[in-house]
Amino acid sequence: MLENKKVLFSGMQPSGRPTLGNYLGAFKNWNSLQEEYDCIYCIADLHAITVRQDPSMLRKYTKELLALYLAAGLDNEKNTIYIQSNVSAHAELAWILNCYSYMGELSRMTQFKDKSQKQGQNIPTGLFNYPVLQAADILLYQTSVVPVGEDQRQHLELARDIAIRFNNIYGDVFTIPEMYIPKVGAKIMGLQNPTKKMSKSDADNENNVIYLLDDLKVIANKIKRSVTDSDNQIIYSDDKPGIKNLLNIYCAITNKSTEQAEKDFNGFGYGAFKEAVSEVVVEEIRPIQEKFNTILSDKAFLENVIKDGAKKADYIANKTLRKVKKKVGFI
Ligand code: ATP
Ligand code: LTN
Repeated sequence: MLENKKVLFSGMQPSGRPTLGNYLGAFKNWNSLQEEYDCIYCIADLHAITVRQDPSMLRKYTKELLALYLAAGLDNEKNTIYIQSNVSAHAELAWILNCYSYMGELSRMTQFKDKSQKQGQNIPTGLFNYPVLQAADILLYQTSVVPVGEDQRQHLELARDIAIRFNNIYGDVFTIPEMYIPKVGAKIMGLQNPTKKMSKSDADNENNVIYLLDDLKVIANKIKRSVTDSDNQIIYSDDKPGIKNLLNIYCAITNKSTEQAEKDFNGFGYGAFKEAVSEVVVEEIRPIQEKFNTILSDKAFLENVIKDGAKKADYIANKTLRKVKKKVGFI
């Protein structure tokens, strides 16, 4: 680890099959920021169990997510890649920070409101405390920057508030993290319901979500069948959520501005436009899938990455945890 680089931290839950939204909102930027920062990427399995998970599926998704991190280009030699539950400091700091966060601020979290609605009468308290664990993740590593999608903005603000509150009482214990939200691709919407975010735990409609490990032909078909409108004009507008979403996907992959994309597609019908979008998506995902399959089948390599990552993360995290324990008065 180079001492002079600032720390970048991010994570993803192994709560299902990763989506194009996860890729464009998170992975892709993690990748492009790798050289500039000292990067730590976590697989947030402690977060995943805030809603019920089948143990064998959780294990499967955890390994797949690790292989996908690597296939998407994250370098396990240069960076720290690890599984959250392998580092006990996360659970310990989360408990401590629970004593420095307020019911009021946690009640305002929109993700909690959305997810708790699906839980019926018995809402797990872990779902309520979820953002405190996320704050612990970030603060343990003295993180400067956290690249995430738009849906995480509120959680990041809370992590900052908790850090500032703690530092105000005990001195400079935590680095105050900044968030990094990409200009394009931070909120990819569902293909069938383009007014709601594409989400990996949305199992209701297969065609609404592009999974990164979907067969490439299936991906092209899902894009072709995506919901648009009937005026056949390719314009980037809130009145045309389906077309706007496809333009966002196209621009996030090609790095073009939306104005440029509108010009490129001037005179195109929706059929030809969808064809062009599916082509860039498929070509972006193809090499990732190829690497993914090779990496996933190399069990010994993955085990080494897991062990190595846990050791590196544990060392850094415990430095901060020791400091925190001392500050609050633990012997
Ligand atoms: P879940 O449905 O289980 O809550 P999720 O698909 O929302 O999962 P997370 O693991 O919570 O995914 O998020 C991982 C990262 O992907 C976060 O940085 C999040 O902001 C980003 N992300 C998730 N969905 C989208 C999306 N539709 N568009 C852009 N970024 C997204
Ligand atoms: N809650 C995050 C995943 C996550 C995370 C983090 C992101 C867990 N810990 C720390 C950034 C920093 C989500 O994206 N749903």
